[in-house]
Amino acid sequence: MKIESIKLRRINMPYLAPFQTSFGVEEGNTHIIVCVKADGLIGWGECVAGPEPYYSAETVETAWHILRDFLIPNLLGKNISSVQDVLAIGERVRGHNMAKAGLESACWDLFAKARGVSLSQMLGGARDKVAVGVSVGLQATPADLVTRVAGYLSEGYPRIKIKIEPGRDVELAAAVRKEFPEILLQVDANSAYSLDDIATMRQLDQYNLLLIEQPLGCDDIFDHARLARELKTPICLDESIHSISDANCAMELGACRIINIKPGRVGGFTASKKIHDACAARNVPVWCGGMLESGIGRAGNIAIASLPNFKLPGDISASNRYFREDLVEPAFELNADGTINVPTAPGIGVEVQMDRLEKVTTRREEFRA
Ligand code: OSB
Ligand code: MG
Repeated sequence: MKIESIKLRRINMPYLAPFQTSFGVEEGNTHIIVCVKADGLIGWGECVAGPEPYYSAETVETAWHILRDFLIPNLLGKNISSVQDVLAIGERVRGHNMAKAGLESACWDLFAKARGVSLSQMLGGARDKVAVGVSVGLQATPADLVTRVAGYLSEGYPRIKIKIEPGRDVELAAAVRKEFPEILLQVDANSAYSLDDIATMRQLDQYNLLLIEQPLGCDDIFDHARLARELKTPICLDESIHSISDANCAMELGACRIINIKPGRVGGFTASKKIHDACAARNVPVWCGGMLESGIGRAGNIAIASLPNFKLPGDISASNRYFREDLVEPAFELNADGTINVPTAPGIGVEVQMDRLEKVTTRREEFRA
């Protein structure tokens, strides 16, 4: 099929509450929505680069630049028969995984729609609902955190992740554990510590956590391997894993026993699937991370999380955990058993609501063949 046009939209969708991590505060989703047209079909994708280079080196501006000046011009007007063709065209561009993933995911949606199959089916999904959890940002006080966690548990989320940073770590884990001795609980440090903080890590090791996510450097594998040997709690890597090579290296060195896969961070669904398969071959479970996406990006996360080696609950929450109104219908809802249904309609399986998308669009550019 010939790619006729590609439209980029920067959006600004305020979150119900600001999301605070060790690297900063996010007030809303300012991602780029990618819309690809061919053969009377429309494919949708979400580029998850944020406004600031704090979680990753990429930002909305760098992604827009790479899409506009390199990825899109090379793709427009080309006759494409598979997502592999799209990847091959983008291969010369080094790095910029989020920009690549935004475009690739729109093409996956397009090809799945052309074939009349769901994205989950096309990716090799093995389940019709996925286990999910909620990622809770830093709160003003430990008591506020406990209140928030209680709220999410009462909504039915079976797994809680709390953000930590130096000075706000053991106290938070202890407060939540004391109130909820049995829940599935994990922590995410977003690279805020170094090996000098081993004493803190040993204390966290006492709270029966499912995992400690990305405690050390955002590109580090070596120190994580050292730390892993000192702890009984599994280390899970997020920021450090950008490719299949990173994943193999981390597993070979024993730097992690679990990997968080975010399609944006690793360059798309094809790369996610490869990492998923490599982890499965080594008996390393994976789970799907989130970037506080709109329903467009979340639909893709749910599809990839339906693959068999996604064995831990994902950071994939219902639409109403993030927004007053999501961009898609039907909105994502939490089932009573702590899962979210995998859409079965073709492609991402949810309908983008154009009126809502228009309302949140703050910048747009269209490219034609
Ligand atoms: O480290 O997992 C992270 C959001 C933005 C940047 C980094 C992270 C996160 C989350 C959000 O934890 C999870 C979600 O989308 O619900
Ligand atoms: Mg993380």
